Amino acid sequence: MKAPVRVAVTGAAGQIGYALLFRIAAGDMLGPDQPVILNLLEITPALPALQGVVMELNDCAFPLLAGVVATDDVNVAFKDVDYALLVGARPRGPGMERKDLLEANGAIFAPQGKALNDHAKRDVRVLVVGNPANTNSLIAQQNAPDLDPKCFTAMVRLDHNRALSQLAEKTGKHTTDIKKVTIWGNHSSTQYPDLHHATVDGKPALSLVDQAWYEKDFIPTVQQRGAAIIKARGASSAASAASAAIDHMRSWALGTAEGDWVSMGIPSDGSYGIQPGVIYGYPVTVKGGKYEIVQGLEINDFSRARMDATDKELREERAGVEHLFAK
Ligand code: NAX
Repeated sequence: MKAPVRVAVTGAAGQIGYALLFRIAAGDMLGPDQPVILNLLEITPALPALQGVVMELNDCAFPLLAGVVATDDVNVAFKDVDYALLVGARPRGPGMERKDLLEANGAIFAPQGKALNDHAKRDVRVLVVGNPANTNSLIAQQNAPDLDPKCFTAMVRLDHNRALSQLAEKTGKHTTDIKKVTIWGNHSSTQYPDLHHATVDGKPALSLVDQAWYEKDFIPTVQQRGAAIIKARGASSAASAASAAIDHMRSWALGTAEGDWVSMGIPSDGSYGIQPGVIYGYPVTVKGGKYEIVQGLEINDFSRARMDATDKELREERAGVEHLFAK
């Protein structure tokens, strides 16, 4: 058995937290031979509820759970962490402008970035789930000058999984028959789910579906799936979001399958004409714990326009939070 690793989860008493913690403790994220210590962060009023979650975690008697820390102090929560899943965020309230939302989240993610900078392991892997995820990740990154910028990522894996599921349903195949789907850009309705390089059972996906379905049905369905879940369930995606967070971290820690890739929101580096400065969804492969952008994909005009539109939105979000960056 390996030595335990420390995994921080913020917003741990929330609905995604409730779907996430038990799967991490069961070994779904880091494997059946990796014990974990959970460092759980909540705001002070949610500590009693968090205590209930801790009681349940203990009552599961998970063989891999080596300890639980529950706190409302960000400096305690991020002490020596190897992984950090930043789930807690400020939701958009009635009448709240985007500017107010970015500001409220800045007040959460700037101090969290600083605390990671000061207390986390130097190779910490950070995944931001709390929305607006890409820009929250950027705020945290820009407040952690001593950490490698590549430690900070954002979740577009739920969108990736939604794309797999839509395409599987349309083609009558299983999601495991599908390879090389990409979510480019922002985890928002401007995201671009790209099937130009995807295959189903080895055949080009776009040879199996018509362009009208791809453009008018598939893309908007994936982009709007979050809203459709809220309408149906009366609450936002939780179990599927938790499952995608597990997938994202597992791919990052344990690697991607040969002949396939996954989508991760990562710091842009100029690849595919997306200039540095934002956290952008890219196709990536992972080996030895390091992710790399898949290079050399052909980008046609259809894709270019959509990739640029979602980039533009991310740069507008960035402009709204730059004053929160550490000098
Ligand atoms: P909940 O409101 O159920 O839970 C959020 C929890 O975070 C609450 O318990 C709250 O007390 C806590 N919290 C708030 N501020 C905090 C802080 N500063 N430190 C620690 N904890 C804090 O929301 P839930 O449904 O769990 O969703 C969490 C976030 O995920 C939301 O921002 C949501 O928009 C986002 N999502 C992101 C997705 C993605 O694909 N990137 C998809 C699902 C989800 O909508």
